[in-house]
Amino acid sequence: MSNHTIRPELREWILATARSGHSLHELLRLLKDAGYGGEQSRQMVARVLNVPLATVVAAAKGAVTGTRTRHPEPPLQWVGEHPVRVTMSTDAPIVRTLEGLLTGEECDQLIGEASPRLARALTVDVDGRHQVDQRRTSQGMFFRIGETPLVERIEQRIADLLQVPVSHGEGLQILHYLPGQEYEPHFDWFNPEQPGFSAVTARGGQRIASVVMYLNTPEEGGGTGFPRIGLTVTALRGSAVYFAYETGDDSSLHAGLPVIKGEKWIATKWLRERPYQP
Ligand SMILES: O=C(O)CCC(=O)C(=O)O
Repeated sequence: MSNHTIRPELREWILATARSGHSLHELLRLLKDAGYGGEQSRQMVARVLNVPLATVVAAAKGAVTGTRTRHPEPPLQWVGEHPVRVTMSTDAPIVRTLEGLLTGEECDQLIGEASPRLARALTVDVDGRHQVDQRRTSQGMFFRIGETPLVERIEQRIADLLQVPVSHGEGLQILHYLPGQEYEPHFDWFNPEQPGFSAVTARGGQRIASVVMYLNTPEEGGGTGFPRIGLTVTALRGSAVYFAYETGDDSSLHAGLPVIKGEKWIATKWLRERPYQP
């Protein structure tokens, strides 16, 4: 199918529907309801959204759909007694900045609990194995789910805020960056075209959202960049950036920008579409 066969109105509609947060699966269902054939719809969606056809095929089978997170809405969300301000929102990709997700004391305590256990942070290679990677030069560690009362409290807060069970979360990861250290642009979703895809998604399915919590305020640099939309989120102690994505969502490309002065501590929670067993 060539570009010429997609009417401009239909093209606009596909783009607008995807931008408004509908999953690929929902988009395909809407096209089916409107009378388009399955193969034709998959081809059109892949072409218009510029995502690999394999991803769209997987979405059509429901392989990348499951639990979705609820995106926090501005201006304020109460999580029990805990107020969280939503200070910035974008729709494509879905990003929210969250002020006051953690208290200053919680930040300090997390740093204290993590510090003795830091080691060179790893990435997941194409076969699903952990590897040392020049693109990620920070030090880090993982807590087990509910490992300490503090970790348990934070995990429950995130679960309540995003309306996704605690069991869908990977263990909280703490990262520590020094000047010059960074995490180069990457996606948090696992690529179905990589050989390790089935291994990394076997226990818990695909990742659906990330919450990066800032445990301190670096003196200079160290924000989280979303280069496809020209957005830099400032790292501010106690605040967080939440972003949600579909498999193949190119717009969710992001990076831990280099720390220029001072240091940077973050805690990251990745959420899966199903309960995750480490
Ligand atoms: O350091 C950051 O700001 C982003 C971290 C990140 O992208 C990740 O851990 O996946």
